Formats: sequence, structure tokens, C-alpha cells
Amino acid sequence: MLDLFADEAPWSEPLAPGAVVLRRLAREQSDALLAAIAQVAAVSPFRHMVTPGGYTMSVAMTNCGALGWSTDSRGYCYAAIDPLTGRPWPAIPDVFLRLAKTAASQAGYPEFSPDACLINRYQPGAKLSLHQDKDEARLDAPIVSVSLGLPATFQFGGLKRSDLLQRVWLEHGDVVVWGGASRLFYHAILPLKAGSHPQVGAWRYNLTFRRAAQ
Ligand code: MD6
Ligand code: FE
Repeated sequence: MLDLFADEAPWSEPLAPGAVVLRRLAREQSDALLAAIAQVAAVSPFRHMVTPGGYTMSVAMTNCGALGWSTDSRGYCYAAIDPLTGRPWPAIPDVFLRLAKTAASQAGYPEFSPDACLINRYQPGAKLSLHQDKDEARLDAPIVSVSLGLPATFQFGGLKRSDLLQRVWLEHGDVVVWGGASRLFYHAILPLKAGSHPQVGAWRYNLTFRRAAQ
């Protein structure tokens, strides 16, 4: 399909108090980002984690950084050691870190220094149910979220699970930065529609950068 916006400069769309979508910000570096994802996954492979409720997640995950997010039968936690390999998670690649800091700074969070990067991989049908991100020690720091590959519908609510959800269509290279008043807002990803992205194939990747430790 002809992409009329392939060469367009990034632009920004406000989402909620403290939250903004930086459209296409990661497009220029997407080849380097995808290569870095492959390097991380060669050390700490993608895996389908099992939630405390015994449900196997449809999204496959890995991490890089001093701390990685995991879930198992005992609960959710951040840990320095990958439970699958028994070794530390790989370091956050420079190309990741530069993008995360640039995005945070453009969104009004110039001090952002992430120590954790969760990498999500969606296949068609994969989804992420409504949740809050609240396992981090530093809720004053924002989350920077980078979308690559197939597009997805992101649902963004409020502080209560029952709050009205707005829908945001996230495409290859879009970056969401969110913190401040909306840091604990509920959100979800609807089941990924099948398709083929010219650079990425039949997948969507999402990188989320956080400050997990003090
Ligand atoms: C995703 N993202 O986009 C899932 N959480 O695949 C998240 O769950 C998320 O994008 C917190 C902040 C930003 C996010
Ligand atoms: Fe989340």
C-alpha cells in the first residue's frame, strides 16, 4: 500500500492530562530499533508469561535494563534476573535509550532516566486486557511507549476501571508518553488484526520504558 505519510515530519497529539502521542517519532530509527529488539531476544527470548490467575498471556514478552517485569503464579514483580535464563536482563540498547529520553523530553519530562524496558510482541489475535501500570517504585516518572509493526487500537480510560475508554489507533513509529495526572489511568490493547507490515511482517512490537527502582 502506498504510504502518503512516509516522509511526513512527526507531530504531536494531546491525549489526556500528562499524556501525549508523538506520531511517527520512532520511524526514522525503526530499522535500528528492530535490530536491537532481535539482539535483546537472542539473550532473553520472548516468552508467554503466566499470570497469578493461571492465564497464559497472548502477548509474548521480554525485557532489557537493570530491572525486568515478570509475572508468575506468585504475582507481578520487577527483578534483575531473567527467570528463564537465570542471568541478568540485557542492557537497554543505546538506540532505545536515546529515543526514550528524546520522547520524554518532548512531552515535558526532561529528567526521565529509565531503568526498565518491557518489550511486548503481538501476533494476530493477541491483546492486553484492561490494566494499570503500578508496579513501579517511581510513579512520578512517566512511561514512554513505542509502537512498531502492525497497527493496534489502544484504549485509554481513567483512574477507575469503569471510566469511559477513548480509542487511539497506534501505528508504526508512534510514541505515547504518559505520566503526571494520568500515570495510573487504566488502558488496554484490543486484539491485533491480521496483516503484514512491510518492515516487520505479521507482528506488532511495543517497547515500554519506565523507572522501576528509586
Ligand atoms: C502496548 N502498552 O502498547 C501496551 N502501559 O502494547 C501498555 O500497556 C502501556 O503503552 C503503560 C504505558 C504505556 C503503554
Ligand atoms: Fe500498561
